[in-house]
Amino acid sequence: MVKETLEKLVCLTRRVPKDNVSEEQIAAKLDQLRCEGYTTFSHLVGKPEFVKLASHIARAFEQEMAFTTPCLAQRRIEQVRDADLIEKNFLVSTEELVSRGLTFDRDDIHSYEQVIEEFAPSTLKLPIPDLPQFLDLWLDHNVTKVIEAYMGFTPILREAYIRRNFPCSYPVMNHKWHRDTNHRTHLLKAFIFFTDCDLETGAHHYIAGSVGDSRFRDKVYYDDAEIESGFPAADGKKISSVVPAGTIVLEDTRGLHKAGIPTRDYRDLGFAVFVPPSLPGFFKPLYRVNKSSYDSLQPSQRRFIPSNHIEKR
Ligand SMILES: O=C(O)CCC(=O)C(=O)O
Repeated sequence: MVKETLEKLVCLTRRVPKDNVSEEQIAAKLDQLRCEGYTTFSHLVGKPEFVKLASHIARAFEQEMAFTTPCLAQRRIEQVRDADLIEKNFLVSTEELVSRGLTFDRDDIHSYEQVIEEFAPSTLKLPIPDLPQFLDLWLDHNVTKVIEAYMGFTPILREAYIRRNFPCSYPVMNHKWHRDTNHRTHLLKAFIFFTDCDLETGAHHYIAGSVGDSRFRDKVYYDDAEIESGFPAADGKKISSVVPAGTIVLEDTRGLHKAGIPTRDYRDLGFAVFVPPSLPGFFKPLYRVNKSSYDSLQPSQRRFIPSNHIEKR
C-alpha cells in the first residue's frame, strides 16, 4: 500500500504530455497496443548496425560463453525421479535445481559444443552486453515513445538480458501459457529478435486482447488445449512471431503468452522489461550500466535507467 502510493507519486513526476505521440505510424502502433495488447516494429530489419549486434551476441554465447550459471541441464532430468518438477514446469528456485543435481556450473564448461552435447540446456541467458550500442537498442526511440504514451509516464528499464532457446524434451516455465505478474497495473516487455524466427525455431505466441480478459487467472500455467478452448484458432486471436531478425515485438505481458519450443536450431531473443519507477531502496538492480555507456545516451533515454543501476567505473 505504502509502496503503491509512493510509486504513484514518483510516476506523477515523470508524466509525459498526452500528445507525445504525433507521427502517424507511432500513433497506429499505440492504438494496436491499447486494443490488442501488442505491436510490432520492423525499422531495424536488415540494418547493418543491427546485424553487428546480433553477431556480437552469437560470439558472447558461443566463444566467450558469457551466459549465466548455474543453468538447468535437460540431459540430467529423469522422468520418474523428477516427476514432481516436471509436473510444476520447473517453477522452483535455482537453489532447488542445484540441490537436485539438475544444473551445470561454470567449472563444468569446456566449450559451447560440449555444453550443448553434454547438458542439453533448454535456455542460456546472457546479461545485456555492457556497450552503449546495446543500451541504445534496448531504449530504441520508436519503441520508447510508444511505451511512454501507453503508460502516461516514463517507466524504468527493470530487466535487460538475452535468451537463447533450444529444442528440449521438458517444458520449463514460460514454455507454457501464462500471464506475467511483475506489476499489477503497468507492464510492458519489448522482445528483440536477434535471429530469424518461425514456428520451428521457437516463435513467441500471444493472445491478442487477453490483457483485460477475466478468464485464465486461476492457475500459473495453461496447456495449449486449455487456451484453444477459450480462444479457438479460428478466431485469429493467437499471434505467432514468424518474423525476421531485427523485429521488435512490444507486448503488455499481463496478457496470455508463451515461448514456442524450437524443433530445430535455436533463437536469440532480447528482453527489455518496463515497469513503473520505485524508490531505489525498494528494489535491487537486475543489470548494471557503466557510467560512460549511460553518458552516451540521449537525456530522454537516461530517464529509463534508475540511478542505482549506474556503475561509476
Ligand atoms: O521467450 C518467449 O517467447 C516468452 C518469454 C516469456 O514468456 C516471458 O518473458 O514471460
